Amino acid sequence: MRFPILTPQEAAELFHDGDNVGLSGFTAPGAPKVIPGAIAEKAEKLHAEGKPFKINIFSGASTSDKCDGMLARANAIGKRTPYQNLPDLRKRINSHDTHYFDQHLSELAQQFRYGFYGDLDIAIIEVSEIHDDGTCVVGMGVGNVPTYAKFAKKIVLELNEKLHHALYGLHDIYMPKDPPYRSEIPVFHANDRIGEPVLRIDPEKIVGVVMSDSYDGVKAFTTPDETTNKIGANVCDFLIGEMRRGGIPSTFLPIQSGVGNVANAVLYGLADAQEIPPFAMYTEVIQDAVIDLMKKGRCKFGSTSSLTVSNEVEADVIDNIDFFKEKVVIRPVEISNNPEVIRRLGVIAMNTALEADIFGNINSTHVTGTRMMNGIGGSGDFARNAYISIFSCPSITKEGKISNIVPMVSHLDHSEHSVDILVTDQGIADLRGKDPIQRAEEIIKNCAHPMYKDLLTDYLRLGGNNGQTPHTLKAALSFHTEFLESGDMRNVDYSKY
Ligand code: 0RQ
Repeated sequence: MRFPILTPQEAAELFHDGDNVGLSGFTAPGAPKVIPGAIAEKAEKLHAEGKPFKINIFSGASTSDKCDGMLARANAIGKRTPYQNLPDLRKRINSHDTHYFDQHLSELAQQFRYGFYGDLDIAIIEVSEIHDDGTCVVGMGVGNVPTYAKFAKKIVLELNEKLHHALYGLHDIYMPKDPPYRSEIPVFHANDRIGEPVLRIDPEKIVGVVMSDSYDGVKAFTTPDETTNKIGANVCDFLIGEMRRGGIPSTFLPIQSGVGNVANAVLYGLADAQEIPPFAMYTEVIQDAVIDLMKKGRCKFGSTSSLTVSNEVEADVIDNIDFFKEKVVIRPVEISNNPEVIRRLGVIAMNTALEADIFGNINSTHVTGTRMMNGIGGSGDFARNAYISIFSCPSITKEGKISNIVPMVSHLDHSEHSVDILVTDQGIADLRGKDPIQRAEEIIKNCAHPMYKDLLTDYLRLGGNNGQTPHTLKAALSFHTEFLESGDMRNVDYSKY
């Protein structure tokens, strides 16, 4: 190999305070695994000497503890975008140590190309194969790597030996032309390939290679419980009913599924819904449940930006890589989440809410309106452009002290205009073609937990004839303020208003 082999510590010396750093990958897969830890150590040392050191991290989505986690604990992240999901980084964001801007995932690459966020000083790219001309095969996640590879002033690679040079043929690397030269993105079916299986990096930019040797370390999801199983079953009932009445073609449409425990349970529900024919996925993450669906023949193809699977499943995928190369394509996130393609394919989008309000607005990111949880991720890319946009969440949380159906969301990520169907463990609210009061009645009847139905109905009545969407502004956040005061939303008393 013509490129110098570096230790992680030598690589860390390439990073300077204030650098804009691009990372390969999408969620933990494909994200760097060894250099960020060495950068974190360097930051700690410099901080102990009283010297400033923070870098700005631009990724594809979340990363892993070996990356965001270690850097956050070292307080070494200045700016961060477009998505994260780790407790230590969440703390830094909510305490303002890290400036996080939560961004639709599909947009970041183009924004970078147009210089919205300045130059990219350096990129860290995980590869499973590298050749002397700079051609390489990336890891299990792609994210924004084509753009970061093209625009970074210098690049350091992590060559992951665990991936055994096995991944050639899994990726479809493609970068669209930017406006005003953009033409159509020629994905007409979930399994269309439009780019190359390799990433081409200018070899002159590669300053070194660090060896790594570990799987992506994705945490296995919690086994579905009674609540998440009911949500999964309700989503499947909706899809089957819709197919029977012709609202979804009998050949079915590609499915997108978000991340998290609820999304995973929905996918397990699809395994048993035999009336739904084998389907394709056009999504951004493929989780363990989808690999299972592929093996069972229920999912016939998956277009994604990463294989976000646990170590055990990742080893299985690598052992049976030829089977999965027929069934999976890993794309840049600006293609996996592209609004044009999502609208063209007629994707059925399934995303998760922290809370929904009675009029169908969704909060996916902020706990009680102030504390950042993860971020909007790709949920907006899909929900806004979907053929049918489904949101789901449990009806209650924390033993009923929190109702996930509230009078008004405490933070808005997806407005009523991007939500067709709301599903909880209680049932399904079909919001299509309904005005705000009809939507509220449907949501309270079908989705709210029985212990909150009366309170929500009281709130709706309180609004009386106050316009098309009858909010009572002084009481609109009463559930949240009550929770902050007494710790239980059930104590709301509308006689006070
Ligand atoms: O807290 O961890 O202390 O138990 O929130 O909730 O029910 O386990 O749900 O894992 O599916 O995550 C919206 C965060 C849901 C996720 C969200 C508490 C609850 C629990 C987690 P604990 P669950 P999930 C593409 C799609 C946005 C991004 C997205 C998400 C914890 O799905 O980040 O969709 N979505 N991307 O107890 C206070 C409430 C609460 C609450 C739940 N109303 N108030 N706490 N919790 N509701 C993917 C990508 O972009 C990569």
